[in-house]
Amino acid sequence: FKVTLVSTSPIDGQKPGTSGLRKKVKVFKQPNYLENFVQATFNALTPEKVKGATLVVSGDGRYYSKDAVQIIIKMAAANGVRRVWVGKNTLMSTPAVSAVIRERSGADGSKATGAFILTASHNPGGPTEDFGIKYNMENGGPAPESITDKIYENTKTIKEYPIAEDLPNVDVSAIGITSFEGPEGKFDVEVFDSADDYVKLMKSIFDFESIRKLLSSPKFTFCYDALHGVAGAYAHRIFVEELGAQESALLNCVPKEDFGGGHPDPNLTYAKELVARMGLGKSDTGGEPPEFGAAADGDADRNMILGKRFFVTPSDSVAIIAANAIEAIPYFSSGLKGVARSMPTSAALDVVAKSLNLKFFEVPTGWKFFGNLMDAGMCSVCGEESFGTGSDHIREKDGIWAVLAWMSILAHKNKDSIDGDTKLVTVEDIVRQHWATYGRHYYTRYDYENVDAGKAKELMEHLVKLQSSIPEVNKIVKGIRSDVANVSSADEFEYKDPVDGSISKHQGIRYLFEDGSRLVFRLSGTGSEGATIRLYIEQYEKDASKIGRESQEALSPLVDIALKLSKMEEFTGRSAPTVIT
Ligand code: VG1
Ligand code: CO
Repeated sequence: FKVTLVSTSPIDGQKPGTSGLRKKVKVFKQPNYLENFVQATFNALTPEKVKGATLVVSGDGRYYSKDAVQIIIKMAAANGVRRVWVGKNTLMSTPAVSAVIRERSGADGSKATGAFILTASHNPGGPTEDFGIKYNMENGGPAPESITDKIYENTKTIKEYPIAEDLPNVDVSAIGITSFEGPEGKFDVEVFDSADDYVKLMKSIFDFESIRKLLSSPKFTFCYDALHGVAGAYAHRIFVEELGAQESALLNCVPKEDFGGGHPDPNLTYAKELVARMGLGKSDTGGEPPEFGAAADGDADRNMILGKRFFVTPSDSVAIIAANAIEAIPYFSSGLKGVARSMPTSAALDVVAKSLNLKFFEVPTGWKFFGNLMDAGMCSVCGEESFGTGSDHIREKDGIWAVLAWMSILAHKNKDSIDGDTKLVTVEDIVRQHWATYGRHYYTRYDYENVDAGKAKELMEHLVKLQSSIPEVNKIVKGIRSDVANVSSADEFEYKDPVDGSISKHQGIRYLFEDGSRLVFRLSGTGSEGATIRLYIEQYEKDASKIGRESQEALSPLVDIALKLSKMEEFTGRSAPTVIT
C-alpha cells in the first residue's frame, strides 16, 4: 500500500469525557471527524511509540463500527503500526479488550500496547444515536488525563493525517491474519474471537466447578440479559457452555448494531424484560421469578445484580463482593490489597474496609483513576454506583466478572444446602445479612438528562456559591426539613493521586451531614447532547430495626432538601428526573 497525506483542519468539541469521545453518529460521519481524533491520539502517544506497535481495534459492535474499524486500520498502517488485532465482526467487550492487551500473545509472541475501543457504552446506538471512541493504554486501562488532555490539544491544531487509502477493506467476519506490504515493511491485520482469551482469564479467577454445581441445582434459577450488547458474544460461551445454564436463561444475547432499538443500560428503567422476569416490573410475566438475574450494558463493562423480586444497589454490590471475596473467590484467597470506590458511590464499601482493616481509596468518577492504584498493588476490588464493579484482573470494570463473583458468593453460601433439603440462601438473604452486620446505606441517584447546558452550569455555580457559608446552608436546610442532621461541611471534590501525585479538580459538589448522609451533584461527562445533572443521595442507618425500609421513602427528606437547595426545578424546568436508580 501507499501512504497519502490528507490535509484537514481542527473540528470543535473533540474533548474526551469521562470515558472517551461520544457523539451522534451523524457527527462522527462528518468528513475527517473520526480521522482527526484518531490522528490526534496517535500524535499524543508519539510517533516513536506508534511505529511498530500492535494495537487492538474493536468495540461493542454498534452502528458505524464496521466503517470506523476499516478507517482506523488504514490510518494505523499509514502511521507505521505493525499489527492490528480485531475481534470477529469488530466485537470485543471493553473488559475483553483490557484482558487482550494484558494477556494475549500473537503467534510470534507479539503483545498489544494499546487499543481503540469503539463504543458509547450505555448510550443507544443506530443511525440517529451515538457512536464513541476511546483509547486504552499498555496496562489495559483508559488513557489517563495527561493523555486525553494532549489528544484534545492536538485536535485543536491538527493539519494533516496519513492514511493508506488503497489498502483493501479487511473481512472482519473471517478469523485469520491478512498481511500487507507498506513503504516501511509488513503490516498485519489479525481477526480473532476474544471469547477464548476472556474465558481463559475468568477460569483462572473463579472456581467454575462450584458455580456449575450451583447452576445445576433445581433450587437455583438464573437469567442474564445482555440488552443486545456485546456481552451476548460471551454469555452463551460462559453461562451455557462452560457453566451449564439453560439456553432459556439468556435474554437479548444476540449483539445488534442498534441494541434492538433499546437503551443498553442495565438499570431498573431500561432492562425492562429482565426486571419483569425477576418479579420487579409493573406488569410481571407471571410464574415464579428466577433466584438470580443480571444484565450488562452495550460494551459489557456494567452489571446489574438482581435477586428474586429484589434489587441490589451497585454500591452494596461492591461492598458485598469485597466482604466475601477472600472466602468465595480463589483469585483473592490470599487477601485483598485494598479496595476503592468512586466519590459518589455510597460508603458501604468504607464500612467493610474498616472492619476488615483494608486499605481504602475514594477516587473521582470514571475507571481511569482505579488503574494507577492497581498498577501499584494497592487495590484489588473496586466499584462505582453506576453499575460498575471490577478488580485488578484487568483495568476496566467488568460486567460478566461481577456476575461470576455473585455466583461464587452464592455457591459458597450454599455449599451445604445445594444438595440437601435446606432452603437456598438467596441474593436477598445475603444482602439483608450484610446490612445487619455492617449497617445499611440507603442510596438513590436522580438523573436529569439533556437539560440546557447553560442552566446546568448555573445550578452548579449556585451550589458552589452556597458552600461559602455552612451556617447559611443549615438555615436553608432546617427551613425545608427540621428532621435531618446538620450539614457539617461542603466542598468540591478534589483528588490527589497517591501514586503519581496528579491532581484532579472539580470532581463533584458535596454536602456532608453530621450523621454521614451525603448529597452529591455532578455533571455527566458521557452524554452526547446538552447536559446531564446527576444528584446522588445517601443516608447511613446502623440501627438494625430501621434497615428494612423502602429506600425512596427513607430518603425522601434528603431528596426534598437536595431539590430545594439546588433550585432544581427553577434552573432546569424539570419537576421530575429522567431516570431514578
Ligand atoms: C458515567 C458514570 C461513571 C462511569 C462512566 C463510564 O459517567 O457515572 O461512573 O465510569 O459513565 O461508564 P458520567 O460522567 O456520565 O457520570 V461506561 O459503562 O459509560 O463506559
Ligand atoms: Co459501559
